[in-house]
Amino acid sequence: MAKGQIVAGCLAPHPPHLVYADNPPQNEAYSEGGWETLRWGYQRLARKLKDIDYDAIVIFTPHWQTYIGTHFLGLPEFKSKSVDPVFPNLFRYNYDLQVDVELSEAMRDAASEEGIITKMMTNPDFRVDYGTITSCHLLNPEWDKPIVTISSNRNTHYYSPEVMIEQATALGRACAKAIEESGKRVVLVASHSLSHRHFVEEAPLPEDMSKEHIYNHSQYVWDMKIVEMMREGKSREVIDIMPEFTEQTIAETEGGGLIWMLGAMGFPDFPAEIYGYQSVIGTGNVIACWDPNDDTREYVL
Ligand code: 2X7
Ligand code: FE2
Repeated sequence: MAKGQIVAGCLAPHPPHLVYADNPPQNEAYSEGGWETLRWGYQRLARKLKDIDYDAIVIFTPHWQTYIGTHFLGLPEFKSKSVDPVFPNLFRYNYDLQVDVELSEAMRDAASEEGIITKMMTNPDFRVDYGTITSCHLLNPEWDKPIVTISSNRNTHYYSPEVMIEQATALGRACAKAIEESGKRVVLVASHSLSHRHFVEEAPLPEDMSKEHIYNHSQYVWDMKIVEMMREGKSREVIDIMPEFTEQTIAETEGGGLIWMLGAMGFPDFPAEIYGYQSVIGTGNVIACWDPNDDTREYVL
């Protein structure tokens, strides 16, 4: 059997506003559009993924928060309605998704061997979080690939950002080993924004783009610093400054998704493809892809 491999790693922010703005049949809310820079960037990345041969998407989300261990989806199908608790007006999404349980269990076993506390989620009534649904919908609107969701253990809050980085790196290493042994070709997804200070009052019309802007200039400068380092292939340096970045911008990197993904990919030193940056309710969001294949990696933006 050929060795499995990670064929792409995506940083895929999940503001539910982007699904709302797209008006897919699965979502109950209706919009007049909005946030095109991000949505068009996602469409371009989704087209790229269509040209890659892969078996499954593995996604790490900060909106499935677990305090005792890291949890993995553990049933072949989850079907329900995912509702954003803060924006139920925008996101009530009917999903019916398939899980690659074999890969999920293999990653869980490998994580256990690394000393990480783990658990399989086998409650059929479990509601999959809106981070998973939003990022997966925008990267693969056809939902024609099985997924695995990995929860975000609250290491940053329970211990410290440094402990979180160690744990997320170990988890990434374990997932990479399991993927290699599985023989499968896998797309990894870190589902989160960058800077995360946000407005506390919603505009009367949420998609009114005349009201959308970054929360403040220092958040923007921080985000641009991180994006620049991604472009330059400085993924290790991104991790090194992450505790400070996370603290100063209340960034969603606190969940560990990006560290997990870059760790699984061996901290790539090739440039990330950048597909778009835009603010959503003041938060900073970049869509980026690390393509390990020198022949298909592009300079996108
Ligand atoms: O979860 C989110 C997010 N990360 C960013 C923006 C808006 C809403 O929800
Ligand atoms: Fe979020």
